[in-house]
Amino acid sequence: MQKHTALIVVDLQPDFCPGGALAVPDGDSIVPLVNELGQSFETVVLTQDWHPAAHVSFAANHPGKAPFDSIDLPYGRQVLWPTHCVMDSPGAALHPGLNIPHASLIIRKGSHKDVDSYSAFLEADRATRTGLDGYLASRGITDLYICGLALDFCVAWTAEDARRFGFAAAIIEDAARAINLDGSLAAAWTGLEKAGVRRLHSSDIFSHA
Ligand code: VGL
Ligand code: ZN
Repeated sequence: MQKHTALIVVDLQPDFCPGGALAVPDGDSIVPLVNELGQSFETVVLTQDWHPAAHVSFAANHPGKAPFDSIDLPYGRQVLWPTHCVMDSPGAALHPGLNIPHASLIIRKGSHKDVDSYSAFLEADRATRTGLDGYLASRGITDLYICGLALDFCVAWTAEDARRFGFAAAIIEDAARAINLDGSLAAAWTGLEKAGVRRLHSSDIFSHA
């Protein structure tokens, strides 16, 4: 791909793969394709969901609540998740099969105890930045290709925020997998389309590489 493009690989971590704490169906099946895509991009950014054990998004930290319940927090509605991606735990590592040695930045998100962060750009308070926009802009990147887990949460939020920060954004659909909680996948695609995020297949990348 051209110099002004980057691949963003979202949350390809054991906890989001079968056997993990918040397994995305078939999540690990994208690893070989993601590795192949990585070879088509000079700039690759990886993200890791990275929470303290006391994180506000964990159902276990809200007595009487169960995973997949929702609650209202100062910044809005929050789904409560099973405890996942606790910082420095094996489930929070990068997937051991991920092989993109030239990836130049790893963004860890969700590390503030009281705020979740599906997006790799902006935390759920919609105000705290991770710094990713500045990194990409300072390297002259204008076009983002996004893949990983979960398509309907962290991939979608990252893609929508990419548009918000002025980047062209596309999701590589066959290199992503969804949780699909209560229609979240269909809702995500509606929002993505409205935001001007393109929906691509990996073959579209390889034919231009
Ligand atoms: C994610 C739910 C909670 C994701 C992260 O990576 O999509 N989903 N934390
Ligand atoms: Zn999380």
